[in-house]
Amino acid sequence: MKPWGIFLLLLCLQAFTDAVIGQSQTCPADENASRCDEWEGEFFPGIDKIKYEGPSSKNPLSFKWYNAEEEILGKKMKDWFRFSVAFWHTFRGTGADPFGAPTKYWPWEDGTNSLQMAKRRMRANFEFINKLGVDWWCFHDRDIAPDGETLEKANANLDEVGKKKVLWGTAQLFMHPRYMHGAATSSELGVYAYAAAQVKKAMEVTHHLGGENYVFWGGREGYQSLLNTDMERELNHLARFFEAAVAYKKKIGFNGTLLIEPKPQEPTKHQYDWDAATTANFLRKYGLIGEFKLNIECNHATLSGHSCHHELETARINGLLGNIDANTGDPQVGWDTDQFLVDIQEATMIMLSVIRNGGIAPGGFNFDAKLRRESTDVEDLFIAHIIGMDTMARGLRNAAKLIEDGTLSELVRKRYQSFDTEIGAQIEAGKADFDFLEKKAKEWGEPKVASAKQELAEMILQSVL
Ligand code: XUL
Ligand code: CO
Repeated sequence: MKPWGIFLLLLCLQAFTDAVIGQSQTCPADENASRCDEWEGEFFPGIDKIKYEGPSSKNPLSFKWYNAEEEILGKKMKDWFRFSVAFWHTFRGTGADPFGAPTKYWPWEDGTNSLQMAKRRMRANFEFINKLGVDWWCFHDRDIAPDGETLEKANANLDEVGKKKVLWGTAQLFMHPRYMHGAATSSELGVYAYAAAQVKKAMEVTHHLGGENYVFWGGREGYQSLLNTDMERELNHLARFFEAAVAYKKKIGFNGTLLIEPKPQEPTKHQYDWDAATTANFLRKYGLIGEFKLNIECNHATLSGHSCHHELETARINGLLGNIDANTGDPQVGWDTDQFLVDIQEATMIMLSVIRNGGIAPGGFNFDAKLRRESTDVEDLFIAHIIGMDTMARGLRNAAKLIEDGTLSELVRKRYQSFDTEIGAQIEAGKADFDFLEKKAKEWGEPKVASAKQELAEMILQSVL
């Protein structure tokens, strides 16, 4: 057959497939970028909007526990969670690790980092979010703008894609070599200024997209060795940087919450925002406590030697619970594996804090979680988010049962009932000095100490799982 004959045959074949199965469905990896840009088909063909089908469903592409419109304790499930997709993991994650090359080749990627590719990827993001039934997404400036381009150049792209809500935006201040000593805590003044300019722009973009929060994760704000580090000076610089961010937020009329995301280490040996308590102390010391809240990430909590529940409660009782980066680590692996959280008991404890806090809006649950390197199908992106959402939904249902049942809170109330007395009230009001207490101790003799009932508490928790 002559070459044009082959060409005609191919054209006929294409027309035939288009007629039978509709438009060619994905944007192939080797596709010409401009044609892909015009293409309006689906990125996730064959995957419909994910529906709630109830716990007996065996359909992996359905919710078994998350029922967006269902009310739990007077609030719709979707409003308790305000679920968000992390653009960097879901659309920029490649599966590469320190030992191996990327494993994921999504069909819409063309192997370039062009502006067209950024736009196409963003369309994939919005189709994904729509089909998942999620309203929010989170981004790093450097993940949505092509490498080597300025944010200004990427803004036109952002203007086109502002249909879905941004839960939070952030500046990526850890990848580029200029940030090797930190950003706001760098020993180099020029780096401090560059980081300020980057945050300024990222905050503007977040504001422009209607973002409800802005996150500071101090990836390299810490140290490797105290021998060459002036820790006090670096912390002072960090505080000045945050003060300037607060001032700029007010200047541009951005009403979103500023959030700090604690993490103890990785990539630095010791990061300044070690955990919720350390960060709260920092904010208090520098008079910034009213200006910031915390974004608690569960995997960061376990890295700092705490449970996620501990970190949430620490944030909550300090009035600082702002957002949750919903993920988990692996109990046998000591680093930030950013896995989807699938532990129902942990989810129940998390939701106890969230309910006690009356919800976390304008924050939400951002899936700062990625597929395992070995999970390489497009549908795995959906399955991972579905199980993440279902786990949290089970947690909410269980926590609501615990609260409605009241047995656990009664156990806690009883544990402290000796303070529900006149003298207890005096102590709690700060009106019992040591002389008075010594008099009472002598009068009462050896105190009777009751059981803490931990196993009973665990039994009560298990009864709702
Ligand atoms: C890193 C981490 C970040 C922040 C945003 O451990 O959690 O992805 O959430 O920079
Ligand atoms: Co995070």
